[in-house]
Amino acid sequence: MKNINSTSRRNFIKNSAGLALAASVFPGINLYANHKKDDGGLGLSDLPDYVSWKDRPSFIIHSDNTIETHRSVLGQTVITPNKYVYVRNNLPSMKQDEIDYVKEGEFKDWIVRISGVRSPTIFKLNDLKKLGSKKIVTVLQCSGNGRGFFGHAPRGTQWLTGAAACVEWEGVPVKDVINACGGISSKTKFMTSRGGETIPAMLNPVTTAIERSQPISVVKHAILAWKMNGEDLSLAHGAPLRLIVPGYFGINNIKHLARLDFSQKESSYKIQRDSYRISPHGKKGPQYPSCWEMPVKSWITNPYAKDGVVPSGKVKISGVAMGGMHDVTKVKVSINGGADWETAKFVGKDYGRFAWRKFELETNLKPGKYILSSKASNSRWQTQPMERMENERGYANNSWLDHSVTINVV
Ligand SMILES: Nc1nc2c(c(=O)[nH]1)N[C@H]1C(S)=C(S)[C@@H](COP(=O)(O)O)O[C@H]1N2
Ligand SMILES: [Mo]
Repeated sequence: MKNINSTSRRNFIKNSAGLALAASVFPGINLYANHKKDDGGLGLSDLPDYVSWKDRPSFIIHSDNTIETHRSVLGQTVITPNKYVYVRNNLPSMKQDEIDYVKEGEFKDWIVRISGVRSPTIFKLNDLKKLGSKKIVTVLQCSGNGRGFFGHAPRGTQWLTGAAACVEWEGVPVKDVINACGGISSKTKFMTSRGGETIPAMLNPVTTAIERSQPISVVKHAILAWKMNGEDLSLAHGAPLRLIVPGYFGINNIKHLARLDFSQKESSYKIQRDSYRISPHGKKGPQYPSCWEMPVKSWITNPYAKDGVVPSGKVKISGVAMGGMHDVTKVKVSINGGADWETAKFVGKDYGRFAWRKFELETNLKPGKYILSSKASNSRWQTQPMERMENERGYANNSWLDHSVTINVV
């Protein structure tokens, strides 16, 4: 693959015959094959009650617990307003009365148990709030975002691009919570958090509860958040308190936080041991990498028409780009399936390394068929790969080819 020099740049702007070129650059790959797309359809039904306040037309409803944002909705603004943020619950969403039940207990408040520290403590939410607060903007993205592009139809929700959002959180740094509890042992290797969902008595918590561990290094940036984009956390997004682990996949951002533990071993709960493991086809188990750090990724959000038809002339190609654990530094855009690339410009505010950035490239398009692709790099010279990393459950897809958009310019 070459970068665009002055001669090929002219072709880039002028023609879509580059598609033939693209096909010769990537022999054996059908450039159109994987572009399953958000058909603009609305999915099954109405929004379930707990998220009835969201903007219905902006979502594809896969189920009551898996609600995806349409591709063209993200990237309208850098920060995703709450009413457009996707929802993913592994267990049915907590109900307000379950939260009230905790609040009506001994402590008269939502409580979080902190263990594995010198002085194990049960914090009331109100007391946590007094320890200090900070704001941080992060990309919240499900590990399975992009699963719908895998060829082997992995088990799970067929998310395309919309199990992701960029959100400003406000809460107390985990570091400050640890300090308030007298610190942790130097041997601590993991932080483990548990969601507050009530597990019915006939079910085994080990196989059902949401409990996740991350390497202890995450305490550098992690916060316990009570606000999302300036509003108190809603039920759907983890009221009244949620763990935020910047740079880590969605599943590590535990909603309705009830426990936080520091230990030498990671959790033995199923959702940590076996689930969310990036394993080869037909394999699973704790020996495979967990869905932790997110890789560099970008995708085009506009133009993105339901029927793929775009009027000719000046076209602004735009999208979102994230660097994973490091700042996103560059995005290149191709209009001919990856044969030629041109650097896009970042627009809008930079909210720091864990946020995504909006990018734009203006070009003139004559009638024809175009494959639009974007490819991001971060400050560690990690670049979005052309092909996804195949794995059984369809996690961590950051392939630029899979995320390409086919348009018909008329
Ligand atoms: N307690 C709890 N936390 C949870 C989950 C859950 O089901 N329960 N789902 C996880 C998953 S898989 C994702 S992708 C994100 C989704 O967050 P959102 O619903 O706020 O978008 O929350 C994570 N945290
Ligand atoms: Mo997820």
